Amino acid sequence: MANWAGCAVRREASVDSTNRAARRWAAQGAPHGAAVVALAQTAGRGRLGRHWESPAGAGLYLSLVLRPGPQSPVWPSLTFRAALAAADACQAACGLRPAIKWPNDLVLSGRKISGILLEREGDAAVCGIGINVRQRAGDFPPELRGRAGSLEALSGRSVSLDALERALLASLEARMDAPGWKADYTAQCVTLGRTVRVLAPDGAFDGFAEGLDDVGALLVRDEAGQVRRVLAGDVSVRSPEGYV
Ligand code: BT5
Repeated sequence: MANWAGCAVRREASVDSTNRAARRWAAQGAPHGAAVVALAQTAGRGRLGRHWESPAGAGLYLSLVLRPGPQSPVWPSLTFRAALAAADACQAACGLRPAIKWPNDLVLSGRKISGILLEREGDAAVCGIGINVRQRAGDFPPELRGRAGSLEALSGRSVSLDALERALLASLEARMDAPGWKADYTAQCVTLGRTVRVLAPDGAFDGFAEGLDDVGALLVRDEAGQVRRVLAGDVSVRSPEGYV
């Protein structure tokens, strides 16, 4: 059971984006642990202005307001802690543990089942998590078919949205309050120890993902043997089918 995570919850049948709603609330003083949960999003968002498919009742769409304090050392690790928490909740709900693709994707059987969007609002952070729960393969738009999946379709178990939400709030609280994140994240991150293609804002390059530094930047040895620190951008992992 969570103590502070979900201390206040706003439930919506439909919102533009739970992250936007939580940012509006944070700007008006929402406390640490306030959460917005919606059954559907009309403009669910990914990183870099991308879209998050959010059909009604098919997934969990939750955003948590965090106020770690301006000097807290926890800031750079919020996304990584949230990814671990989402993986914990998925495992509790369906029995399968997703892998983490750096920095913020959860993957089961090679399909993306969850994403995390961390945003700042004044001195608060808003941590948005989307988890696909009920979609069948054909429910996804054509460009996501074969790349996206849901907990029920991949586990064959029925998953309660309420139970998943409770598990997620409890795991978010535990992961945010934990002394560390790096050892667990490193153990679960499929990007590490692999050949990757980095699509960085300043161009693409191939390399070997050797590890993470203390703020979670990906350390990639490029083909010239130089280790490059990747802070943002997209990283695809080399698999037998190419880069995915
Ligand atoms: C993410 O972005 O993965 C972050 C997604 C965060 C969504 C949550 S839902 C609650 C809260 N409120 C919001 O408005 N957002 C957060 P990114 O790494 O940029 O990935 C986005 C890409 O994932 C898209 O461009 C698609 O290719 C793919 N995608 C979109 N919807 C998907 C879905 N439902 N399942 C799997 N992949 C999806």
